[in-house]
Amino acid sequence: MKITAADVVVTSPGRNFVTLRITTEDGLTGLGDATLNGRELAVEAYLREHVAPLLLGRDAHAIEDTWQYLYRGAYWRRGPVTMAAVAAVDTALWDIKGKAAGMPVYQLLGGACRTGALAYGHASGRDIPELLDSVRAHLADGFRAVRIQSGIPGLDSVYGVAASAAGEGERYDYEPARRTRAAHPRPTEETWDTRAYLRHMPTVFEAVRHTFGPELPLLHDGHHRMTPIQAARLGKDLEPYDLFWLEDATPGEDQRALRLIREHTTTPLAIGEVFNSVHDYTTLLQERLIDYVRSAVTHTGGITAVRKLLDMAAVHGVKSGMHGPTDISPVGMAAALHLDLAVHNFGIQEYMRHAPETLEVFRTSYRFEDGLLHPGDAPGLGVELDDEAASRFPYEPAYLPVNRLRDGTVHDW
Ligand code: GCO
Ligand code: MG
Repeated sequence: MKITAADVVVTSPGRNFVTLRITTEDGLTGLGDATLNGRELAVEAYLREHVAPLLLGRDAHAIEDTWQYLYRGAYWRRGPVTMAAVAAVDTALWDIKGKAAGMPVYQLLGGACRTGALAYGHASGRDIPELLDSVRAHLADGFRAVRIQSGIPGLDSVYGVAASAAGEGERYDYEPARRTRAAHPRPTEETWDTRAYLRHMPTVFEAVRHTFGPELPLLHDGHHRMTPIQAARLGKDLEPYDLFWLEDATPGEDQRALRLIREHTTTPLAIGEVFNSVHDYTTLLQERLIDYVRSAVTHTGGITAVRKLLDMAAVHGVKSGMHGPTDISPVGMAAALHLDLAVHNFGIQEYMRHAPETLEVFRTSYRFEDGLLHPGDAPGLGVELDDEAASRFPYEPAYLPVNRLRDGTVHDW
């Protein structure tokens, strides 16, 4: 089954998305997500200029061979741009294979291990009362697990805290990458103070546990901002509140940092949303320095590569906890859900609802019921792209914020 076209669609229905559509000689189409938040056009150009021409005439069924051809064949391996491009091709080919077989992708991956994937939502508040309201709103929406992010006294804006509270509007999920039509767009800048954060977070978890009791799984994202010894302290301070995980406590590129944190705390650790290859995890898995793998299908080479990564994690007793904010498109989210259902070592799935405009462009068949996500049973991934709707939302440049310490030093955001 020959590939006859590979087109890249860039659209901005609420936020920017890059999607690859592969078409075969018998008219089947497959979609792959290639969205790299704030650097979208680099992946678009990589796909359009360097990958699409190589796909024409190839066998759409040869998924593993095409993966190796693009990965090894480029000579320059890994990196977020390359791996998002490879991921989009791989995901689109799984979509096509599912449609050709008349089966949802999770069936091709071995079939369902569970009835649905436990999802966590993003509760947040500028202060503790607003955060507690946000947790209540998530529970009312059906979530059975929540991530807790809070404003910090003395800091104007903090990662993961929604600009408006639950109840003030439809959307209470934070959106850090602000789009702009300015002629020379620049990222916004935030101010950060790790000591203020370390002092405040235990009081936040104390209030949440006190209000909602011991059962509710609570997660927290440190967003790469701590040194290993600061992260070790936070992990210890939060032990009484029994976290499901502490995520991205330190910047991801230093795997040894996790060793130091692990020596000091029993708080479970998750990392990997900025990783793009199994090789970013080798020390972490072999030494069991983490409990959850955060990679997204979109940024880590697609379904083929993430399946291998999760199988390697399983050997070391580590579970999945795939990245799923709104900058993972509905196509990327669907790909994650098929894996979530099919792998034995599933842990949890991050889930932020997409904006209504996004869902006008991407018609999904996945569902969220009683706190669990299910990819649906449509053949392939179960997502279709509406070109007419996509053309109504042209690309707008957007950047993630830059963080600075109080003295102006650039810090990890
Ligand atoms: C998460 C992530 C996101 C990232 C975003 C950057 O845990 O969901 O940290 O919120 O900040 O994906 O584009
Ligand atoms: Mg994160």
